[in-house]
Order: sequence, then structure tokens, then C-alpha cells
Amino acid sequence: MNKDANIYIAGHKGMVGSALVRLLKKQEYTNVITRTSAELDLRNQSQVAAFFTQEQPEYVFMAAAKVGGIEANNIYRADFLYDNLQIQNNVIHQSYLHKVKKLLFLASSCIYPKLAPQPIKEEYLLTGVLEPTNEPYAIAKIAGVKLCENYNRQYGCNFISVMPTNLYGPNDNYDLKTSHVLPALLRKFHEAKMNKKDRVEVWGTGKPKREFLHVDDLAAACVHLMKTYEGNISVNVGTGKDITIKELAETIKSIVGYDGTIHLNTDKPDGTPRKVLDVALLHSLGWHHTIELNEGITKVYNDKFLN
Ligand code: GFB
Repeated sequence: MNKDANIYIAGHKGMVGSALVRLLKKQEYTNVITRTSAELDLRNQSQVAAFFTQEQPEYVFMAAAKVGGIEANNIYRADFLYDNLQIQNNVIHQSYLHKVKKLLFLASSCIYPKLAPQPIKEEYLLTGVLEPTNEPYAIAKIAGVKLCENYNRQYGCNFISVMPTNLYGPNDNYDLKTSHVLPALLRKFHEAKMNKKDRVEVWGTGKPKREFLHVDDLAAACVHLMKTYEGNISVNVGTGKDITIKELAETIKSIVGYDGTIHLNTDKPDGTPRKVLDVALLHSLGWHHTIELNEGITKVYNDKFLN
């Protein structure tokens, strides 16, 4: 990937897309192409076709998607399925028509079967039923992974996909209804401390386990794989380590310096009991995470709430 290559970051305003823009600029890539969703609705086939004709990207990072936490996925089921199918069909098909040299598609660890053996290996995809709360999103992302694989097999494209674990970092979503657990708890504990509340509500039993990767690490893994990996396996990208939601809450409570209590609201869903990724393939491809969880959460908290 030459430093002056035309590189399109779909979804550049999002947490993953903005991390990719930051990294590519730091690595002195000079032609990073972006469009806001107001400028280019990726669900609109003719708009996407006109964009590809105009910009002729050589490399595409597909970080655009409708994403959210467990509650958002469970409420906006049709939107998560329709929007994500439309976005990825348009970008992947136009990448084929316009002979894009390489495309990297971002899937998600939540598309593995709900009760896959742990840690989850790439070959466990499609070997069992999905987690009901985010089945629409998972079906859409599985379709994206399969689109890449089959454009490679039928048309000789070079479209790779990655399977990131739960992410956190700059530009995360902190809306308490639609966000993921880590930003939600950072905000809840911070506001409880500021407002001298005596307790913080944590959803579920606290027993599920989750793996968390800083988004700057994900961006580094994506650029590394864009430069080095070719193939039809959707590569797991994570730390290979997980903690319970209760342990996460205790960690964030301590980092924020909150001294009230944690209330577990078991009326809320737990979702998948566990989804820690097997990262042996990723490590064999020469990449390893660098940001440990406590250090990463502390920096995100300081940058978001204390500066
Ligand atoms: O991060 P999260 O919303 O998504 O929830 P998933 C993870 C766990 O944290 C669940 C618990 O067991 C939640 O019940 N949790 C505790 C909370 N307190 C909270 C809270 O205040 N907010 C939230 N959001 N959760 C998502 C998928 O699953 O994983 C997405 O739905 C996506 O499609 C994402 O793939 C990576 O990890 O359960």
C-alpha cells in the first residue's frame, strides 16, 4: 500500500473509522478519502456507484456500519439488518466493479454462535445458533464476510475480513441506551461520583465475560493485515483475555474513584455468556495487542471526562 495510494475509509467518523484515519495520517499516507453520511448515504446504490467512479479508491477499509450495544441491537432489529446489508452490499460490489486492489471488511466477534467453545476459533463461524439479542446484526455481518469470500472465489478479488472483539476508545458512543458496556459504565460511574449518587446500576447478573480491545490497537491490526494478509478466513482480532462484567464494573469504579455501591439489574439481558477470541492466527500473522485494559480505560476516562 503506497503512501500516495487512494485509500477510502468508509465510516471515518465512527470510533473505528476515526482510529484508522488517525493511524494512516500518522504513517504519512497522503490520499485518505472520506465522506460523511450526509455527503454519501452508503445505503444508496447509485450514490455509492457515483462515488467510486469519481474517486477510484485503490484500498477500502469498510468501517461503516450501524452498530450498538445489546439493547440497541434488540430494539432496532430490522434497522440493524437492513442498513448493514445495504451498506456492505454497495461498498463491496462497487469495490469489485471498480477493481479495488484490496478491501478490508470489519465483522464482529458477536457473530459467532452463542455457545461456541471458548476461546473461539475462526472455524467456529456458522456452527451453531446465534445470540438472539443481536441476531439481525450478526446475520448481516456474516453475509458481509461471505460476500468477501465469494467475490474472491468467483471474481478473483482480494477482499479480506477481520473479526474484532468488543472495542473501546476515542469517539465511542456514550448514549446510555445505545452504547456498549464499557463506555456506558464509564459514564454511569463518573456521573454518580459527580452527582454523589449512592449506587450505580449495572445491567444483568454481572456474570457474562467480555474481551475488550482498544480501538487504536484494532486500527493497527487492520493496517497490518491490509498490508500482509490475503485469504478467506475472517481473522480474529483481540487480546485473548476476558473478564466478567462485574470485574469490569469494579475496575471502572476504582479508576473513576467512585465509593458508592454497584446494583445488578437482572431485568436487563446478559446476552452471550462468553465470547473470548482465539488469537493464535493473528499472532502467527505477526501482530499482538499493545494496550492493556486498565491502562486503556484510564486514558479513555481521563481524555473523555477529565480534560
Ligand atoms: O457491550 P454490550 O452492550 O454488548 O453488553 P454485547 C455486554 C454485557 O454488559 C451484557 C452488560 O451482558 C450487558 O448486559 N452490561 C452491564 C451493560 N451494564 C451495561 C450497560 O450499562 N450498558 C450496556 N450496553 N451493557 C454486542 C452486540 O453484544 O457486542 C453488538 O450486541 C456488537 O452487535 C458488540 O457486536 C461488539 O457484548 O453483549
